[in-house]
Amino acid sequence: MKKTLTAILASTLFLFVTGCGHKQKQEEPAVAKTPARELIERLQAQAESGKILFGHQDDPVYGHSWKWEQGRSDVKDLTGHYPAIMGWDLGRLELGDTVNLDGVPFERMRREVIAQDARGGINTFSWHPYSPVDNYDSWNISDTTTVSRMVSDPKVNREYRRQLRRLAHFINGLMDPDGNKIAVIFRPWHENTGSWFWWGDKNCSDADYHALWTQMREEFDAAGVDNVVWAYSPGTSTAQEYMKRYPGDDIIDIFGTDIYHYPYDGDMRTDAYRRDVMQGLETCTTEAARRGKIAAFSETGLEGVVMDDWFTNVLAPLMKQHKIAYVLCWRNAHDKPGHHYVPYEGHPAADDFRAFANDSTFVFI
Ligand code: BMA
Repeated sequence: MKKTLTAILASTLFLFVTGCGHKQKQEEPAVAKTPARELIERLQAQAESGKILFGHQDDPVYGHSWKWEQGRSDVKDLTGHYPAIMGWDLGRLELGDTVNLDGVPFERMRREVIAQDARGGINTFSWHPYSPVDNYDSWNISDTTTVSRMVSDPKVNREYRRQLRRLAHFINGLMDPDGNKIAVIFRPWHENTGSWFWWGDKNCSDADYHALWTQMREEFDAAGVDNVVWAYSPGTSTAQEYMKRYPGDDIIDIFGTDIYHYPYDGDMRTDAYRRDVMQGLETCTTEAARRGKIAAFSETGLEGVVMDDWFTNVLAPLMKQHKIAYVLCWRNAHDKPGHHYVPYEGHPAADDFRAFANDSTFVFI
């Protein structure tokens, strides 16, 4: 499977060199060749290739029954390979903490980002921040003035911008051993069409949500960050809901969506998941194609993987119907036995996951 990724990279490079090299000798390229731009082009080629990068949150730092070991991964234990996409969460970095909200030390995260880059993989960051108004966590929605104060109350805004500079500093400092910046995907203010976060639909106005993004871009640009590919990822929604708070073509590179498979009251609700994913990814791919952007399935999973054939029979067939660059499954918590989204050795869905990883559509490294 490593060969697959190398082959894709080589053909992308070949197309680039043969397809546009000559023209570029005569004209200046229209867009500066930043690390972010290179990753955008790689992800665009990936989505076109029909092969989909497989991702897993916090994969190499802890798993269902272990934590902080080096070199281990529940995915690798089962398949012999790492996910091609590693997901990380920056929550608490804004506070100046040394570990994130799930206990992952940021220094370890930085080393793992470098290791993932060295093996040819890609890193994506989510952010479950603590509010600069009162330090409430992302899920505390009791104060619906949080976002408006963040973007317009001078004192709170100063603190928000300070938080942003901390994030920008961390991301800007991600470098390979040769001193080249490592381009990453950043996906803040996610699932905004739902109302479970303080930046969600019912908890702030469209204008204030928009200002969260524009101020973030201002601070990142001012800090000279040129290694972020920006992802927008509302939850389940129609195209109209999805686009209602779209931050704009000048801000967003990736059209993602976060959709989970939720059984309820004894009903697996697999058809509802299929319908939501078909609709969500149809929105992402259509809106992305219209603007020359990238589509991705930014978060998904069935908690506990309680269907033994979920990966080959539910996820894989859905993925094959869309031109997306990657799919990311959520984390395997080490301290909550039922909270995992990828099987582990001994799990009833382990063989099915191995079969999924052997399907040449999905890229592991
Ligand atoms: C949620 C759960 C939480 C976790 C948070 C941030 O979906 O997994 O346990 O703290 O994401 O990673």
